[in-house]
Amino acid sequence: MKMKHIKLWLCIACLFFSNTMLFTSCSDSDDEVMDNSTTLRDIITGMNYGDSVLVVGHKSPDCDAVFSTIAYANLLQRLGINAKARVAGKVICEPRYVLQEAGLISPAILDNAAGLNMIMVDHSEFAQAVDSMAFANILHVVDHHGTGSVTTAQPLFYYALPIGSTCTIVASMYEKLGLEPTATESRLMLSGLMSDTDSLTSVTTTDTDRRFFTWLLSRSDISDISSYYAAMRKARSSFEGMTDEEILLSDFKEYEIEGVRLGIGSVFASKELGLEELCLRMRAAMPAVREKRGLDMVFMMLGDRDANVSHIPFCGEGAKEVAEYGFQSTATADNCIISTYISSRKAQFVPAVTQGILQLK
Ligand SMILES: [Mn+2]
Repeated sequence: MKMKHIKLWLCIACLFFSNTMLFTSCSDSDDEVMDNSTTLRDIITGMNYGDSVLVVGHKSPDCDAVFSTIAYANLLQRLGINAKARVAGKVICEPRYVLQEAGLISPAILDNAAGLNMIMVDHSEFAQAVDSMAFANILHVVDHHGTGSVTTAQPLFYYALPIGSTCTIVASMYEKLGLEPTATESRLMLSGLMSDTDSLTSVTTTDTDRRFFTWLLSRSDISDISSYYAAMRKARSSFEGMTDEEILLSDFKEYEIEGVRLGIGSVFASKELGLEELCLRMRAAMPAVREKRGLDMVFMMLGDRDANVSHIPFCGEGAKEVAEYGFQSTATADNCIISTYISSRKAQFVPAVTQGILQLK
């Protein structure tokens, strides 16, 4: 396992350093500078995609997953590859709002990937992927998370960067390849970038995200970005007509850490659904979800950004110890950790829970 990761990162490092070196060593020659963007193009177009390849993000599709999928499929089409966008589940809440505003309909749902040519974006965990992804022919992974459980028999194009959103990565590929995104593509990627970084405020935000925010905004047709983002946030926590279980699963990711199967859901409090009530309702819905999904533990990351508070209810054997150690805090009598606001599942929540699980062993 360790070896796999070392190899992977070496490949990624080589790809980037070879580009950088071409730039620095050959900047006096136009032809060779051009080689820099053609290298990436040649690598991508040089692979065998069969008749077609499907691009898909993770289950519980969020803005970053859906819009990096669409933007990346479009990018590949412009390179002459028959790529089609798919989603790993029904598109609801925030990404549905963004699609509506853009006048688009959702890509089709893919529920089984067995035997298909696939490109995974915004995830690298089989536990978060379309069913039977382990039996697909995975050609690319484009992601901004740590390396997950995905392994492939064939060589693959693995493009991972430690930045705020997969949409930022895809936008940077447009730029690198000299492709100009349309106003709609720019709007979609901008929406994914803002959603994942909470409009450039999350701890995962980098200077690269800030640069591409401006780059995409100037190409999009959004006139008032702050009211647009306010409407996105509102849509994110508008759960009208949804059951508590559907709310719990609206942004839910599964992991396997040290043999422990766990799920982490994230929901924001709103004026309509305050933190206290949200916590009460989610806690009641958690045991059934844990049971149905065959998970050992379930945690929820319930956030009220304006009040700078997060509530972390949990269930499952050992979950209390994991949460208390991970978040260095004592749980309340009704199985909840109260913490200062946590903005990132990836950068803050998962590392804390991982520490807790390691401690448990
Ligand atoms: Mn993402």
